[in-house]
Amino acid sequence: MAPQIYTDETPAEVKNAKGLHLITMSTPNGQAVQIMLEELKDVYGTEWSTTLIDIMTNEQKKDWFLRLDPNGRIPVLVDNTANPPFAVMETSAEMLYLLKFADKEDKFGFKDEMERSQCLQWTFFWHGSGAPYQGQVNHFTRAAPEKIEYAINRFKNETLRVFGVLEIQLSGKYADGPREYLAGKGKGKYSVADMKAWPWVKNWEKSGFSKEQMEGLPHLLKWIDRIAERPAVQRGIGEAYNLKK
Ligand SMILES: N[C@@H](CCC(=O)N[C@@H](CS)C(=O)NCC(=O)O)C(=O)O
Repeated sequence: MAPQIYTDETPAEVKNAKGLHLITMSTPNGQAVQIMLEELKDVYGTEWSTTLIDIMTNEQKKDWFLRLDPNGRIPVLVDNTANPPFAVMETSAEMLYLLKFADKEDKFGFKDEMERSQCLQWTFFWHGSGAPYQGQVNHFTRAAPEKIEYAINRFKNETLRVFGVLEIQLSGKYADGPREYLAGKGKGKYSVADMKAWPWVKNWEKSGFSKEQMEGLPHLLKWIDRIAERPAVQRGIGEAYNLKK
């Protein structure tokens, strides 16, 4: 028998949710999946419900949450249409789950295997080589009790370097000219790969990077603005996801 993913402590809105349910907070990781769901809504009318938690209260370390995601971090996607209900942890895995089950036409993915591979490459790149470093920048510049110059410089330099990797891809410097999105033939197509990186990169100023440091990344800056115009993106980072105090 499959293990139960819910206990008596699981909030009723999570276990009684009718279909897809997202447990999130509007951080860059949370926003990636929030945006994907909002995009799916615009194309397919996809429905889901949301539980907002405050990670500062450590709700994500409680047993009911760890049963869904032993890593104890948001966001988590649960699918109550599955039998038994199924939980998905890790932003990129959640987006790929949605791509498989909620994006039948591959609007945000690719049918062509080479393009699909490219989409995975850039999604994994940001998941493994971008988010963890920019996360450390935010920690050491904003949350750490003492300012440790070595740590700040190390993580800022690495984050700037990975911003530069995105710039290389978007500039088409080693390929066939500028592109609009990270994956796909020609100028590329807006996909999960962009949704994964964008919520982080758009925060470059909050992460303490200067205009001068970003000047060398013109294609990246244009990519940030291009994606920011999408209505689903605006909703995905918008007020509906703010915790009501
Ligand atoms: N690799 C994870 C990272 C998730 C993550 O770091 N979430 C942060 C918020 S952005 C969190 O829940 N922090 C609270 C904690 O560490 O307890 C993913 O991509 O889902």
